[in-house]
Amino acid sequence: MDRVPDLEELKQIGRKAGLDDVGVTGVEPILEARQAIEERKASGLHAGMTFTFGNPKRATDPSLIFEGAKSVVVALRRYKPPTWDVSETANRRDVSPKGIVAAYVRSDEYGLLRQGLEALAEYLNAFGARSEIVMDDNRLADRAVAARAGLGWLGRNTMLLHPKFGSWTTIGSVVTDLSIAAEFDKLDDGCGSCRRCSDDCPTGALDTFGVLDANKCLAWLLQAKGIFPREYRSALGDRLYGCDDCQRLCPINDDALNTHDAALSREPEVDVLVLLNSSDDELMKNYGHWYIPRRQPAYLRRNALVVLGNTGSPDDPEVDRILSDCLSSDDALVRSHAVWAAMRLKKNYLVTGQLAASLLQDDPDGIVKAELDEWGITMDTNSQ
Ligand code: B12
Repeated sequence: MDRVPDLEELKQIGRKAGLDDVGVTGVEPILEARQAIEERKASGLHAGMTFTFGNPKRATDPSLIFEGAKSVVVALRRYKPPTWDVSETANRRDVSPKGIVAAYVRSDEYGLLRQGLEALAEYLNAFGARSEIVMDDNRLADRAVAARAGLGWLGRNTMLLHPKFGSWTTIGSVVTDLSIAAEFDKLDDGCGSCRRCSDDCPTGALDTFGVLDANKCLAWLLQAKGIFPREYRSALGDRLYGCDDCQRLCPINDDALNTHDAALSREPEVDVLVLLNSSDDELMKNYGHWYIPRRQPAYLRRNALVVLGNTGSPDDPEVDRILSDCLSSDDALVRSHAVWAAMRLKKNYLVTGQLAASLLQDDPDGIVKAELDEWGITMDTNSQ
């Protein structure tokens, strides 16, 4: 009989290529996932995001990846969780302010995941298969397909929780036109009555089991367009990119097997004064691999200014210098967040002093004016 692809062999190949677990499922639509995406959309909990929300039907029907697709080989790759308590640095104003970067971007995790998936695709292609790699992409809901492939359960925090590895994983798939037999025991919910992620989420974004309100999720707000919502600026603390709280606090992750030491190629934290001192080109060179709204460096400055307001030292002259620079930025988004940071650091004189007159110039959406109004600052427009 002809040799056929085998799940055990796929797992072994995956392991050699840096993947931690591999499962297989069919290409039938995942209707529960479609319903979940549509419900979030209908109730506005998706906060205008596109991703899988753009086309829920496509994102939950792997057979649409290409005509003739028959199986989805789904893989997980672990990454290193953060090693310190976020609050350790968040409340210190005596050190140069640091912005914390979520663990999954501290190394090139998606590059490493892709390498593993390429090894699986190569194995499948040796059988004459057509295969296509899909990961972190609008075409497929990764967690839903992984759950159906038996790689974990979908937790209260919406993360895919693997029984051995917890949630510090990235997920990707190889869709193929081969039929691959898969047998596994469906995993039951392992969260039980635990509510830690819901109770401790800094903004209350996870009140209902398995439902994330993206309007409140700091990870999303850091990536969303427009002003950073005022009501969540203090809660942002020192998070500069992503938020790991619902994973850090999860007891399943306490018991998870230690990760293999992925080489950390990027800094876990960013000096926000250095960031705010950088040119557009430097910012895109250093952080261009992040998801930045409209690819506009002003959004990096917006986020850094909120972190600066939360964690900067009011006595540091460098903080004053950088705030003054940002208050005279050409970009109203930067100026309005600089007003917030200065006022939060009780630097009223920076806002109402010499720079005041230029603050309101070129404020097409009125965001600088709105920020000043929030602080009860009125400008003497005659002095402009
Ligand atoms: C949009 C998106 C976000 C958004 C919204 C997240 C969300 N919870 O919806 C934002 C920007 C907030 C975000 C944040 C993060 N994300 Co994200 N994100 C995505 C993306 C692109 C789509 C997710 C999605 O479809 N959301 C829609 C909602 C409705 O989905 P959901 O809440 O997960 O619900 C699913 C299940 O409930 C399932 N379902 C419901 N009922 C049933 C029943 C059955 C039987 C089954 C099988 C399934 C099922 O269907 C739903 C749709 O998949 C995926 C990549 C991808 N293409 O899938 C990555 C992804 C989910 N993100 C990931 C990561 C790592 C993160 C962060 C940890 C990053 C960070 N540190 O900041 C945070 C975690 C926050 C959180 N708790 O989700 C990983 C998750 C890995 C894992 N182990 O779970 C993914 C899979 C990327 C990847 N390929 O590795 N993310």
